[in-house]
Amino acid sequence: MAQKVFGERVLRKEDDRFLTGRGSYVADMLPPGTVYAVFVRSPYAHARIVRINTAKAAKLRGVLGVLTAQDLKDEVGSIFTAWTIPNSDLKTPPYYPLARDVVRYQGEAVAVVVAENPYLAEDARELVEVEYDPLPVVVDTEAAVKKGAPQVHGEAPGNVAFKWTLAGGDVDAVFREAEVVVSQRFVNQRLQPTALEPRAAIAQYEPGTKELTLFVTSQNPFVHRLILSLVLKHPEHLIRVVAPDVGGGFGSKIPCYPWEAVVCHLAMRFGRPVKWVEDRTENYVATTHGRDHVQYVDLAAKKDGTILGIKARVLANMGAYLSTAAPGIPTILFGFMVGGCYAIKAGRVEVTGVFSNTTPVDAYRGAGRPEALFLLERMVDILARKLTKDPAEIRRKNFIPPDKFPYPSAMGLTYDSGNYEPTLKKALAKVGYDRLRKEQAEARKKGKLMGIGLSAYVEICGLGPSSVVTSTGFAGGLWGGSTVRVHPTGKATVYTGGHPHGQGEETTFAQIVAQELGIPVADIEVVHGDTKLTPYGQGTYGSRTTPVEGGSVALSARKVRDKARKIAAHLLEAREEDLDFADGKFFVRGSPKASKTIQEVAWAAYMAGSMPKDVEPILDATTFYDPSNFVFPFGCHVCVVDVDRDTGQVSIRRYVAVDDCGNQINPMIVEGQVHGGVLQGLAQAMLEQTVYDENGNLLTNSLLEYLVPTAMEAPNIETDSTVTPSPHNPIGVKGVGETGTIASSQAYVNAVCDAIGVDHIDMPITPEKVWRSLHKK
Ligand code: MCN
Repeated sequence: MAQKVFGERVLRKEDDRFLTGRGSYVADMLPPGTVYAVFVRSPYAHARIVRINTAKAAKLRGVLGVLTAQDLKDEVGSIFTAWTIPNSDLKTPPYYPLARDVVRYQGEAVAVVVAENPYLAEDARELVEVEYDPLPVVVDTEAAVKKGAPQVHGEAPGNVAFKWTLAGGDVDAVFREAEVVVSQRFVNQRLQPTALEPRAAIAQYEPGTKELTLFVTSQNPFVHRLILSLVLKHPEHLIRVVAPDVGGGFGSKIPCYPWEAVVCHLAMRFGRPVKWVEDRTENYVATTHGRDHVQYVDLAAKKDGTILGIKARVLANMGAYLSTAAPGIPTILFGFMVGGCYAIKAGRVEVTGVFSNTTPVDAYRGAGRPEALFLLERMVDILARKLTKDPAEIRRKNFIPPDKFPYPSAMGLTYDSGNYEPTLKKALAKVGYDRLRKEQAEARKKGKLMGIGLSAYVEICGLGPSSVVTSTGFAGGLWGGSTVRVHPTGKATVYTGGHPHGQGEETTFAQIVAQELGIPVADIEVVHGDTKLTPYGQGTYGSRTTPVEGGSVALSARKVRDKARKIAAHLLEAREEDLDFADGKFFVRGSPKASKTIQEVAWAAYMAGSMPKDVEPILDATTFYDPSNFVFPFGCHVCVVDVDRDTGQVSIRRYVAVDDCGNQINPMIVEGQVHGGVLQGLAQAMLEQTVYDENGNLLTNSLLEYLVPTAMEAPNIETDSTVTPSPHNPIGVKGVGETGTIASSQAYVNAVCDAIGVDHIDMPITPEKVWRSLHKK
C-alpha cells in the first residue's frame, strides 16, 4: 500500500470542535421541561441517621419532591461491585443509592431534592433537616485493621473487605538463597481524580415507549446500561445511555454511581427530564478516589546485584463501599506486575482490602500498576544504594533478555513481546547519563545536591482476553466491537464500542480505516458513546481501546476490503486473486488501467444491480474481537532534579521518557498521552494527596487545598521511543494511555532520594519533607 496514513502525525479531528467551544457536554444540555436534582450529603463520616424531616423543603413552591431511602426502597436497588475476586472471602455490603440507617463516609447521600430550577433546589436542600447520631470514625488504613477499631460494616469483621494472595515460584527458597535482602515500607497515598468536567447526568423517560434515556459522563455507556437495568429493574433494551463528549475521566467515570441510578428513577417518577451536575466539592467527596496503599516490601538479591525475588504485604484502603471495579485494582492489576521487567525467580503478594470511613476508591489512571511499579523501582534503587552500585547497571543486569519472549513471568503472566535494554540505552544517551554522574560527583564536593532517578517499567493493558478476565471474577467479557460502513458515495463511518474522552481515537481509528481502505481520513467519521448507535462495547479504560477496539476496527476494515475485492473482481471481470489493492484502488495485476476505486465499488454495492453471486448488497462489516493475550508496553524514564539545601525545594532539570507501545498509529497523539501521563504521575510525587482529619472530614475538598499541577510545575518532557510490535494484535499496537503515569512517580522520587542520599521519602515530596530529611542526618 503506497500511501501511508497509519504512523503519521495527523492533526486530531476532534480538536476542531473542542478548540472552538463546540463540544457537546451533559452540563450544557437542556431538554425542554428539565428539572434539577441536588443531593443532601452527610457532613459526618460515620453516623446513625436518627430522622430526616423533609416537610419544610417539600413545601417550598417549585419543589417537586424530596426523597429519602424510604421512598426508594423498592424502586432502586443497591449498587454492586462488578469485580468479585475469587478465593478472597470478598465482603460486599450493600451500597444503597441513598443511605438507609447509617452513613459511612462524609458526602454519602441521604436525600435528594427535585425542583424546577437549580437555585430552588439548593434552597430546598438547606431546609432538609437531618438528625445524626455520630459514631466513631476510622480513616487511616493501618488503624482500621487494628483490634478495637471502629467497625464500618457489621458484615466485614475487622474492616477486612477481602484477603488475596498471589505467589509464583519458590519465594521462601529465593529468600533463603539471598545474599542481601532490602526492606522498606511505602505509603502510596490516596489521590482525587480531577477531570476538567465533573460528573453530570440527565435522565429522560418516554412513557409512550417506556424508553429511559440517560445522558451521562461515562467511560463505558454499555456498562452503565447493564448495571442500571439491574438496579432499576428496567429492561435493558428500553434503556439508552449516551455519553457525549466527556471532559476527561482518568478512571473515575468507569463506575456506575448510585446517584446516576437515582436520577433515572426521578425521571420516571416525575415524568420530567431530571438533571444533576456536580460542583468540584461534590466531585471530591462523591466521585471515587484512587490508590491508597500501605506496602511492606522485601527484595532478595545477590551481592552482584542479581534480583531473585520480591515479597509485598499490602493494605489497600477501599473506602466505605466497594465501587464497580474496585476489588480488581489492588489485586489483579497490581499483584501480577510486581516483578516488572526483571527476570525474577519468585514473588509473593498478600493484599488485604480494608474498609474505612472514606470515599470509595476505584480506578485512577494506571489503576494498580503505578502502585506495583513504584514499589519495585524504589526497591531497585534502595538495593543499588545498599550495594553501592549504579542503578542503571542493576536494571540492565536484570532485564528479561529479548530472546526470552513471549516470556512467562514468575507471577503467572505471559509478556507478549519486549526488548527492554534499548529503551534504557536511549534514555541514558538522551539525558547524557555519564556526564551527569560526573557533574553530580563534582557538585557534591561543593555541597550542591543534584539527583538522577531512573524508572524502567512494563505494564499490562489492552484488557483483555475475556476468558482470563472473567476467570478473575470480572463481570464482563473484554472484547472489542466495531462496525465499519462505507456509504454509497465512498465516505465511511466507524462505529466503535470504545468511548474516547480525550484520548483521540476519533482520529486514530479513522487512520486505521484510511490505511486499510485508502479512504481519506477527512472522509471517515468515528461514532461512539451511544448504546443505540454502536455495537455493544466495553468502553475506554485500562489502555484497551487501541489494542482491542482498534484491533476490531482493523479487522472490520479488512472484511470490508475483502468484500470490496469480490465486487471489484466482478465489475472488472477478473479473478479476485488477480487484483492488487493500493491507495484505495483495485488493479488487475499487469494491466493497471483496469481498476475500480473503493468509492466506485461502494456505489456498485449499494446500487446492487450487478453483484457477484452470494454477495449481499452494501459495504460494511462488524467484528467482535477477543484478543488472545494482553499487551505489555514498556520503557525507561529518567528524571534529573536539583535540590535547594536551605529550602528543600526540588526543581526538575530534565525529564526524558522513552516508551515502546509497539506500532504507533499517530506519534503526535502518543506523545500527548505520554506528556499527560507523566505529569499525572509527577503530580502524585510532588503535590497531590487526599487529606482527611481524624473525624473523616475531607480537608482537600476544593482546588484550593488539593494541589493539581499547573503549567508552572510541568517540566519540559522530552520523548523518544522504540518499536516492538505486539505479535498477537492485528495492528501490532500496545496501549499508551497510562504508561506515563505508571513510570513517572518513581523516577522523581528516585531522583530526589539520589540527590539527598536517603533510602526513601513518601510522596508527595514536599519541600518540608526534603528539608527535614536533610536536617535529620
Ligand atoms: N495510540 C496510538 N498508537 C499506539 C497506542 C495508542 O496512536 N500504539 C493512540 C490511540 O489510538 C489513542 C491514544 O493513543 O488516540 C490512547 O490510546 P490507548 O493507549 O489505547 O488508551 P485508551 O484510549 O484506552 O485510553 C485510556 C487511558 C486511560 S486508562 C486513562 S485513565 C486516561 C488515558 O487513557 N485517561 C485520559 N488518557 C487520557 N487522556 C485524556 N485526555 N483524558 C483522560 O481522561
